[in-house]
Amino acid sequence: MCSENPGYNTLLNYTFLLFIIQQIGLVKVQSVWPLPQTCITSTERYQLKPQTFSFGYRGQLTEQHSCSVLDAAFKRYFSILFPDYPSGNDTLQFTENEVFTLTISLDHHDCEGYPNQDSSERYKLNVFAGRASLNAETVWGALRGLESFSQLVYQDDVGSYYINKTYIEDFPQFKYRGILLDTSRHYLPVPAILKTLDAMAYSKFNVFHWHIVDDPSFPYQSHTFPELSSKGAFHPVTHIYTQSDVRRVISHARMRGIRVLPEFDSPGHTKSWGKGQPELLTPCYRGGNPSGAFGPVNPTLSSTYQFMAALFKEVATVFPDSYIHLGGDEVDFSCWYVSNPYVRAFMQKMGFGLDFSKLEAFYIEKILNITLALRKTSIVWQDVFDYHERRKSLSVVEVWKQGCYLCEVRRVVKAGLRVILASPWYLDQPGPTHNWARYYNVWPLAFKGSEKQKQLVIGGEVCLWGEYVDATNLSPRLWPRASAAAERLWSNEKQTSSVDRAFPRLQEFRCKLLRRGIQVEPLYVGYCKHEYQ
Ligand code: CP6
Repeated sequence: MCSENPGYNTLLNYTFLLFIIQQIGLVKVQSVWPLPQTCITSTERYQLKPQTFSFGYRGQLTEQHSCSVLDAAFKRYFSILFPDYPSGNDTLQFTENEVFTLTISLDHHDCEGYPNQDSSERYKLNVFAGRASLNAETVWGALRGLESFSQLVYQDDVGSYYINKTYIEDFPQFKYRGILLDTSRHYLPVPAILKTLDAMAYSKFNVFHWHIVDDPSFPYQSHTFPELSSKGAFHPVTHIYTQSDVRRVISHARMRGIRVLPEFDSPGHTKSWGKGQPELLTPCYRGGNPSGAFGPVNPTLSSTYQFMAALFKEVATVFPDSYIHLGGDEVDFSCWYVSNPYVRAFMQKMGFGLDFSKLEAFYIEKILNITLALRKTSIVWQDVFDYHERRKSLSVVEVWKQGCYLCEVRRVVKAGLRVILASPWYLDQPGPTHNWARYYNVWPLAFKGSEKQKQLVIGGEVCLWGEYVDATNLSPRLWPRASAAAERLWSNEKQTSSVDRAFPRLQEFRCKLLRRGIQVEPLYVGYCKHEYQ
C-alpha cells in the first residue's frame, strides 16, 4: 500500500481493514517506490483501457502551447502503463464517461530549460471519480508525478488495467540524489548509459555523476584537445564518447529530469591524459634521473593551468549543468616527494617546506578560480576539504571515505559548506542482494547539529566505481540496491524506518522494473508475474 507506517496515517483503522482485505486477496493496492511523503489510497478502483486512456494539459498548457518534455514522457509512460497493448492501433470512438484522462497542470510553464539544484520536484496527484489530475510547480515535478502514477496502475488476473482512488502529495527529502558511473576503468557503451538513465528515473534519481577521467582511459573526445582521447582512450574510435554521444546522453537525461554532472578529476587519477598531453604530468625521478613513470598533474608549470583553463572552458559549454566536479581525491605524493628537482625547487620558492598537501592545495585553488570564472559551482571530494586551508573557496564537498562518515559530514557543515554523502552507498563491490538493507538503513542527518547545518546536507550519491563493472554486470549490480538508497534520499525517514515493511514493497518494485526491461537482481526467493525476458 502507499502509506507505509500506520502511525502516520490518519485513517488507522481503515488502513488496518484494508490490510486484512489485501491479505485475503480480495483487492490489490499498488505501492509507490520511493514512498511518497503523503499517500492515501482506497479500495475504490477505476478501469483503464489503452483505447480510451489519454494524457491532457490544463491551464497555460494547451495543445498550442504544449511541452516537448511532457509530450515525450506521455509516449514513454503510455507503453509502460499498457505493456501488452500494441502501439499504433487506431483509436476507437468512445463515449465521454468511458474515457480516462490524466490532466496535467504546471505552475511554471517552462519546458525549455534544464533541471538544476533548485528545481522543484513537488507534485500532487489525485485519482478520483474515474479520472486523474496531476499538478506540479515545474515540468520536473510533473515527471516525478507521472512516474508515481505509472506505478499505481496494475493488471488483474485476466489482464484488465486498474488504478485505485489515490491522493498523493509528494516532494523529495534531499534535492541531490545521484548515481556515479565510471566510464574510465571500463568503457560503457552509450545505450548502457541511456538505459541506466531510464532506470534512474524509475527510482526518482536526479543526477548522473559522470566520472569520465581516470588513470586507465579517457574516453571523452574533446574538440579542443582531440589527442586526449585519440591517445588516451582504450580505443581511439570505438571506445570514445563523441560530442554527439555526449549531447545524446545530456538530452536523454534532461527528458527524464536528470542532471548530468561531469567529473574532470585532477591532479590525481589523470594518467590517461599524459599520453595525449606531453608535460602535463609530473615526471617521477629515481637516483637523480627521470624514471619513466609519471605522477599527478604537474602543479609547478604555468602550461598546466593554461591547459586546464582551456579544457574547462570547453567542458563548461558542453555540459549545461551549473555544477562541475573537480575531483581532487587520492593524490599520490610519492612522485612529488621522491626528488623531482623541479618540484623540490618550486616547494622551496613557495615556502611549502616538505608539506606536499600545501602544493596540492595551491593547485586546487588555481582550478577553483578557473571554474569560478566560468560561473560554475564546484564539487570536490572530501580529501580537498581535509587538507585545504582556505576552505571558504570551496562550495560543495562529497564525503566518500569509510569510517565515521557522519563525523566528516558534521565537520563540513560546521565549516558552512554543503555536503553530498557517498560513503554508505558503495555498490561496486559484488555483494549478496539481501544486503540491500545496508543501503536502506542509512541516516544522513543523524549527527549533532543545528537545523541550518542539516540543511547543508544536500543529498547523497550511489557510486558504482568501474574496476569490476562493465555493461555485462552494470544493471544487476546497481539495481535494486540503488533503489534502496533512492528511497532513503526521497522519502520521509520516519515513514521508512523499517526494513521489514520496505521488503515486500521493494519486491513489488523490482517486478515492475523487470517488466520495464531492467535487469534487476532478485532480493530473495520468489517470483514475478512477468519474469525478465
Ligand atoms: N576511484 C576514484 C575510486 C575511488 C575514488 N576515486 C574509491 C576507492 C576506494 C573506495 C571508494 C572510492 N575507485 N577515482 C575515491 C573517491 Cl572504498
